[in-house]
Order: sequence, then structure tokens, then C-alpha cells
Amino acid sequence: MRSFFHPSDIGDLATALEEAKKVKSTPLAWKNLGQDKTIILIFFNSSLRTRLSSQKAALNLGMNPIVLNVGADSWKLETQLGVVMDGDKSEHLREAIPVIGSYCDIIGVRSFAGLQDRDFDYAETILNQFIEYSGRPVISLESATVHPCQAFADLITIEEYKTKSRPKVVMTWAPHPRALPQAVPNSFAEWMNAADVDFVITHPEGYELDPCFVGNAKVEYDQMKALEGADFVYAKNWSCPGVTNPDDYGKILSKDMSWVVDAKHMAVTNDAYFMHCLPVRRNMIVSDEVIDSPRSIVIPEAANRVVSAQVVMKRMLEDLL
Ligand code: AN0
Ligand code: CP
Repeated sequence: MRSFFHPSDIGDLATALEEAKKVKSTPLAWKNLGQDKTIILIFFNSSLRTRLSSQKAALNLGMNPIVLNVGADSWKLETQLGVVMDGDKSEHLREAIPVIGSYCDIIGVRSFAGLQDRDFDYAETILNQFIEYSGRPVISLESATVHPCQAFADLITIEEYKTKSRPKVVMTWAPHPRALPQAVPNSFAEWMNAADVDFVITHPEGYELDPCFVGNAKVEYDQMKALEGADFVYAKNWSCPGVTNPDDYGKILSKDMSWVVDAKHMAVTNDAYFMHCLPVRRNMIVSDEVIDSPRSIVIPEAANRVVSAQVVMKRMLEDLL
């Protein structure tokens, strides 16, 4: 595997889920695979889960993880091409990436969407430079448009908790005070479309996700109707993807608090499990009552981030042999 962005990068999902089960039950069984191998994890943005679970996964495989917090630990890096570098950025990605590549075997990068320029974000301009100039396999640790380690962990979690072969999974938009990227909902949609689930997306009008991620999913604008009979409720905020109106890209179009997932919403589901990628703002995205209920599986979902990262790194290491 040369890069990890999409479900297609991991091949057959049933096989990947079987592998995830094995990795989860015997995480140290491949302790020699990563011996003398180094993974550099680069963070342009904050992280709790991705930072820690990626390091843990690398350690389980016997690899040496090195974490770089861009801007805090390193020089500030310029990402745009053709600019006169007379501002606060001391170094360009064009030099930094091959240097980083020369120190490691695998690279993971977290670089959120800037939410200013849709074309720049949706072309995955930054991650593609890492692929092009590092000569190393690259894992998206949430890049401009996708968060595949999260979506794979979400799928592993659904697989563990489902009680029927084809559960109904509903992804609902929820309000948030700040503009957030679309990477998490994009990837969740993409992975649910590839999995054997009945998948419904619900959001206020104007929040339509890019068609390449929505695929054949059902979009239902009536949140209560969408939630009826759900086996899993996946809440997430995202800013305007700019599909219907490009000028609105990255904007907050609604803060409608009636979309906050609370007990009234969960009551119309099939006693659904509640999921969220975290970090979550309580009583903005989800009520205390719902996230504290026994049906909330946000903690085991986060724990599965080690499993998804380990399967991906294991595949990459096997390809390096
Ligand atoms: C980020 C987002 O919504 O993309 C990271 C989620 C994993 N969330 C925030 O910035 C709060
Ligand atoms: N879910 C997730 O990726 O969390 P972090 O932003 O804390 O890494």
C-alpha cells in the first residue's frame, strides 16, 4: 500500500475487518515486522487520538515513531507554490518533505482543510506533495478531504456492535460554534458506502457533501425521519462543502440547536448506539444524557483507532519487505 486515503487502498473490506480482529486480539504478534523501521508522524493541527493511537500502533509493530508538530517544534512550513517567502514561514514543503522522507520508512500527515480555497483543499494539494516528494508510503491522519483511519475504526466498531447483518447507520449533522472540515463525514460516507450497511445521511439544506463521497447513500433532510429505526447514530458537524454554492465553502450556514442529538432523537431509533469520532462538544453536538448513556460507544470507538492504524501500518510494512 503506497498511500492510505480511501477504502479502495485497503482492498477487500471483509478481509481487512478479519485482519483487524486478529490485530485486536493479538496486537503484539507482529512485533518483529517493524524492527529497525521508522515512521514519522507530522501534525500541522492538534490531535489527541490520532497522535497517541498512531504511536501506539507503531510501537505494537516494533517500529520507532517520531512525532513532529509543525510550527511548534519545527520551522513554520510554506505550503503554497510560487510565493515570495517574505512572511512568517521559514521553510518550504518542497525541501522539508524530501528531508523528512530521508529519515524514515513511512510518513503519516495531519493537515486539515484550510476551508478558504475549495480547489486547493479538494485536490489534497498538501498530502499529494508528501506522496510526490517523499518517496515514502503516506497515511492521511486527517487531511483536507478525508480521515480514513477514523472511518476504518468506525467500521470496525460497527462490525463489533451490530446485531443484524445489514444495520441501519445514520450520519447526522449537528451544530458547532466553529467551522469544521468535511474530512470526517466524507470518509465516513465513503466507508459506509463500501460496507454492507443501510446508510442514510441527514443535514440541513446547503450542507450537501461532495457527490464523490455521498455515492448512492440516501440523503434525508428531515432529521427525525432519517433517524427512525436507526441501529447506529453517527453525529458530526461539518462546515458548508460548497457543492450547491461554491461561495459558501467553509462557512457556517446553521447553528440550529434542534439538531443536537438528544434523548428525543434517540427515542425514534432502534435503541441505536451513539457514535462520534471525538473530540465532541457536549450539549452542542450531543446531550450529556445521550453521550453518558450505556448506548454510547464513543470510547470503544476511539480505542479502535489503534487497531485501524495498526492494520494500515502492518500492510505498508509487509509491502516494504
Ligand atoms: C476536527 C474535525 O472536525 O475535522 C477533527 C476531528 C477528528 N475537529 C475539530 O477540529 C473540533
Ligand atoms: N478523532 C480524532 O481524529 O481525534 P484527534 O483529532 O484527537 O486525533
